[in-house]
Parts: sequence; structure tokens; C-alpha cells
Amino acid sequence: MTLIQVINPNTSRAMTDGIARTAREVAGPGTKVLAVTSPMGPASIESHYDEALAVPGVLAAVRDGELAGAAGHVIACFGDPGLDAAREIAMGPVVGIAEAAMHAATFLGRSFSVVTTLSRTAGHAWDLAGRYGFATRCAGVHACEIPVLDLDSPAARAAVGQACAAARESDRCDVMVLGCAGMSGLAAALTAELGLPVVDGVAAGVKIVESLAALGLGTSKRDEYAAPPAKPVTGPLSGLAVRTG
Ligand code: 5HY
Repeated sequence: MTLIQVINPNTSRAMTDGIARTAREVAGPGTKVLAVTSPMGPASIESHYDEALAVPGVLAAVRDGELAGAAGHVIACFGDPGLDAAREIAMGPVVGIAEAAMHAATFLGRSFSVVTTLSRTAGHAWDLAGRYGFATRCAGVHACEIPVLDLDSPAARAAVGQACAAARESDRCDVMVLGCAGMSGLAAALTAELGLPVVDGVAAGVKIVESLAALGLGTSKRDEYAAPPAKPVTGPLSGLAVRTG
């Protein structure tokens, strides 16, 4: 059995349950999904401030998942919080759901659009598209203006569908990317409804980490993603200090 850890970087357990459902639906028979809620940080991540506060919890979860024998990790928040730092402390692959969804989308069409929650997060989604090399493949980022923790209702689902349909028309994109882990259960229905592939990053992230682990590939420890130097950490984050040996 290959153990893949899926981390919800916010501290809302109900959201972890939805993420876990999606992850287990797509995981292969040889994969065990360890779905965890961040042990500290904000209830949802909707700003740069939230994201900064969420990173220590992601790192604690990666550290604990490594000790539990995880072969790889999925960071299940569309801002991909703490991705580079997580790679420094993980041996296996670590993939963020924005990264996973955007990569998958580029295999399926020339252009993709992202439907996110609040408009204030659109800039970060554009930044990530640029970071991953997809600035010219991203046709647009659109907000449905539903807060993360309000996504689980029929009205919210309808609003996400409407935002996707509007993005499809305005951007003339080939593929739609769902811009929040809280939307992960909607991909199949929206794919049928919209008549184009709708990619959910939680599902894509699990399959990408599963594939890399099956290929025997892990995070490069050669240089940038080598273990960070050991040093004392003072204050409330002292438990996250990297120690020698
Ligand atoms: C997410 N926030 O996937 C992001 C989505 C967003 O708590 N989980 C969160 O709205 O940027």
C-alpha cells in the first residue's frame, strides 16, 4: 500500500471530509489516503494574511506525514501555501492543487480558465499561473464571490456553475479549473453540464502524486529542496525547528 497524505491547510474539518471523499474516489486500489486537517491556523484561506498564517500548520502536517510513512503529499488549498518549504522537508513528491489542476488542464486544451471564490484571490491565482509557466495558457480568473466555508449549499453550487458558464463564454477557454478545494465534489457534474473538461485540483493532485510515487520519483534533494539548515526557532513556532541528525 502507498500512503498519500492529503492536507487541508485550513482548520475546518467539514472541508477536510469533502476533500477526503474526492481523494478516496480517485485513488487507485494500491493507495491509502491519509486526509488531515491542519493542526493550526485560520478556518479558511481567503487572503495573503490567511495564507501566511496557514503555512506553519501545513509544514507540521508534512513533518508528521513523513513520520507516518507518507510516500507523498497533496497541499489541498488553491493558493498552494507552503509548497516550496514543504518540499524541503519531504522525501516524496509534494504537489499543490493549483499546480496539479493547471498542469492537468494544459494536457486537455490550449487554454484554461479558473473559477475561484472571492475576487481578492484572483491575483494570487494569476501569480501561480505565471509561476508554473502557464501565463499564456490561462485565459481568465473569475470569482463566484462565495466565501470558502459557504460553498457547501445548493445555491453556492449553482453560483459556481454560473460563474463557470460565464467564464466559458467570455474567455472561450477549452478547460475549466476549479479554484478551491471546497469545490472538489463539483467537477464531474460541471463537466457534463458545461460541455468541457472541468479539472479539480484535489483529484488531479492525488493522481499526480500517486503516479510520481509509483514511478519511484521523489523531491530532488540535490540543492534548493535539500533539507533546510538546522537552527533554533524561538517563539510559538519553536516546535517546527529543524534539528540536526
Ligand atoms: C482553498 N481557500 O482551496 C482556498 C481557495 C480560495 O481555505 N481552501 C481555502 O478561496 O482561495
